[in-house]
Amino acid sequence: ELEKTYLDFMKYILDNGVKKEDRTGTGTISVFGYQMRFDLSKGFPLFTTKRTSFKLIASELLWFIKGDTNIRYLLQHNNHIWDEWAFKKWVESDEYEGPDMTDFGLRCLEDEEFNLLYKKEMKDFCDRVLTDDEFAEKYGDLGNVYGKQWRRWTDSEGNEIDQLKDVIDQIKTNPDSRRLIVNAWNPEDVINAGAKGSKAALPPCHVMFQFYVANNKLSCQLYQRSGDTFLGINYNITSYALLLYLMAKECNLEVGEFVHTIGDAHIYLNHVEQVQEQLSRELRDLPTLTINADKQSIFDIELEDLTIEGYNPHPSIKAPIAV
Ligand code: DHF
Ligand code: TMP
Repeated sequence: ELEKTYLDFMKYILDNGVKKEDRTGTGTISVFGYQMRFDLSKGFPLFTTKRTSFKLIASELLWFIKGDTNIRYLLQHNNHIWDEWAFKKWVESDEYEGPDMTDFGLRCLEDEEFNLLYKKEMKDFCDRVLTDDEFAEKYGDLGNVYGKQWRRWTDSEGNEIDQLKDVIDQIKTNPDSRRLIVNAWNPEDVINAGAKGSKAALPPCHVMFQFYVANNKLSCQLYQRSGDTFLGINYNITSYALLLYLMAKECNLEVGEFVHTIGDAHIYLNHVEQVQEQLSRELRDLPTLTINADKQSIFDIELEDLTIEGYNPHPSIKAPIAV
């Protein structure tokens, strides 16, 4: 039933969306404004109609929670979901002297020869981020993205604000508060984001989330400004469901609902066939998530503390990501 909510959403976009050009030059079918509710007492939303790696989602979330913004940690966990955005910064820098990588995202779809060249440059880049400290510090870092804003937001006097820790303290001491918010959208950092010399590689897509406590249950609502429905939103749902489990444990509460609210929800034109394939598949039972009972604090959780059981999905469905 949780998964059907997501599949209905994709179907809704196909049926009601309008054609809309976008920053990446790919083209989309898009709707504006949609809300999904996931009652987490009914299961853990790691979807079964397409195999999805829990490890990638969990290591990305733990990376945010650590306050880390450097892809080195992700690479150490064999997680390559952020490579393109660090790579972009590198190939646009003055220090890069390799073959021209302008518009690599679109070009590697059209030109097999270029694709091979790109793959090699990307592999060299990842190896260098893993092994060369100085290089990693400069080019592995995505700038002021989620980890920074959640844990080390810098105020006008240069002091750091730990929004995640503060919201946990508030949930524990003042659960009726209507101000239980973590905000990743920092207007100063968002100006020119992604452009050369900018402070963030990509402006946050999952912009702001709010907690709510009632009947001893913790709920969370996310506002996502922009969502890649086939590749991104499913990750975002699983990620925030995991965050909610970890927060509930930390605060000694039961898990309630995850509410997902989105602005521009789109299906890229080169994902339509894949979406139709996914919609044709039959739902299977959702898996269960277990968290190491010895660890109470969200800040102590490591990948090994999280176990998914009973996950028996349909095969993965590949699709190109728009950069
Ligand atoms: N840009 C776009 N256009 N869409 C996104 O979803 C997106 N997500 C970002 C950064 N920029 C983005 C961060 N999250 C993948 C999933 C989530 C994600 C980044 C990438 C992804 O490529 N998933 C594939 C392959 C994963 C793998 O095995 O490496 C998938 O099939 O799930
Ligand atoms: P935009 O900044 O032009 O909106 O492009 C960002 C793209 O990445 C857009 O397709 C949404 C997608 N995205 C997600 O769906 N989820 C995410 O978590 C991230 C980081 C990006």
